[in-house]
Amino acid sequence: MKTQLIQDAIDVLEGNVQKGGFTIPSKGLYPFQWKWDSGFIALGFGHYDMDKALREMSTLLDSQWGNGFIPHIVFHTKTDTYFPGEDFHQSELHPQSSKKYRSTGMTQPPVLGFVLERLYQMSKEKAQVLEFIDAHIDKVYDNHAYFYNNRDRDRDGLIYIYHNWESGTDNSPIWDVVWETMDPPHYEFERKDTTHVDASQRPTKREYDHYLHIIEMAKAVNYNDQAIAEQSPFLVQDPLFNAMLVRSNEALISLYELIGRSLDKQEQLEQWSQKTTKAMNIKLFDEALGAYIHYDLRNDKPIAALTSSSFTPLFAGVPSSERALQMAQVLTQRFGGKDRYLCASFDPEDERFNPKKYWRGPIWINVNWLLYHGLKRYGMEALSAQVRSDSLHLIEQFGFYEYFDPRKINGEKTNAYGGGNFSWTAALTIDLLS
Ligand code: 9YW
Repeated sequence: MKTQLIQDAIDVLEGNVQKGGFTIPSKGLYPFQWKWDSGFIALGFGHYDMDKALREMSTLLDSQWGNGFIPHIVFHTKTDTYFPGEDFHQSELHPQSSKKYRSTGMTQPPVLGFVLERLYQMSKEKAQVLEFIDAHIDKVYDNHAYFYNNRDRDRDGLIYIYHNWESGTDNSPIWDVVWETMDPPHYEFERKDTTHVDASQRPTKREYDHYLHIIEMAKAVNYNDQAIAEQSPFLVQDPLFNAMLVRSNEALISLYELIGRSLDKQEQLEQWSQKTTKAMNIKLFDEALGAYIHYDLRNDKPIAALTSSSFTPLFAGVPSSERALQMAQVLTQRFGGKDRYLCASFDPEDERFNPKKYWRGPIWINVNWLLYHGLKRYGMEALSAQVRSDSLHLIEQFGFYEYFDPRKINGEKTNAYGGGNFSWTAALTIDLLS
């Protein structure tokens, strides 16, 4: 039997479906198709309309470039309600970019492998999903090959991102140290996001100057990966991004086994995973902080601060069980406690923590979903159940928002921010309740 919350979530998702077979993250604020959003959105559809889930995946995969790259935004529709749009990004500068769709020249965390696996697991018509997987899995594999061939600068298995928008955690305080090394021009442009959402909940104008400056640099070299690796002032190894890759590698191996082919690809995926896992454990684990951190590859130094991304390697089985216990303790003591819901996007004990501002503190449901499954993977039932119930509680209280205040103020008077009727919040509610 469907609960009211599931029905409400379905209504939100259906309201965000567009002609062209893709789903926008939120009306007004985000009018195109975003890469990792589409993955999470497909998981919601999969529970009640598998055709729509598969269509969401195929529309996104259809935007793939000749070199295996999958962009972070696909500009299916013409609209000037979002900045920076297609004319700013100019994906056609790259010789292998899609001839069918204009897009950005950046990517987002590689979630598609494990999304395909989960769609198969939840499906009632296994043959239909398997057929889809057989027809599309090589595109996801090619996307992973793109990362290992073009984004592993030191050949140690750690993939870099060259822009904060590639991390999915846009204005995290993590990037502040990178901004300090840059001094971009003060660009003239018209922000659109702040016409949809209160400016206090969004990145600053100066942060946008930094974001645009990196894109200008990438455009000047026609989005050539090697030149970007040499020139970008932003070059970071991100624990969430690499964890998603490891988990998706693992999923692709089991899916290739299931369809019974491509042993060579299975072996390659296994080698990639082992390499990335090892490197994450050597280079990205911070013993003193007790979790994974980001590494500033451009300036060759670790960025010693905790974010919700710090715990996502649990989702990929990256930490040893001892480390996982240590991480669970940090999560409970530093991010949790009786005064907070799990899990703030930035360390609540750091002075830069801001409970209302985007990725500088608020809770995001997609990361909570990763943590819920990650903790479960290590048998930490109570803590994973808490992440799940905190998420559902916030959604029930405030609706399907983009992000939520982690503070428990006077009992219930906490708040929800950003875009409303947000697709992945709705989609993952359906998944958490199913
Ligand atoms: C932007 C769509 C995207 C997410 C990102 C999130 C936000 C958009 O919204 O970025 O304009 O900066 O940070 O993770 O994919 O929901």
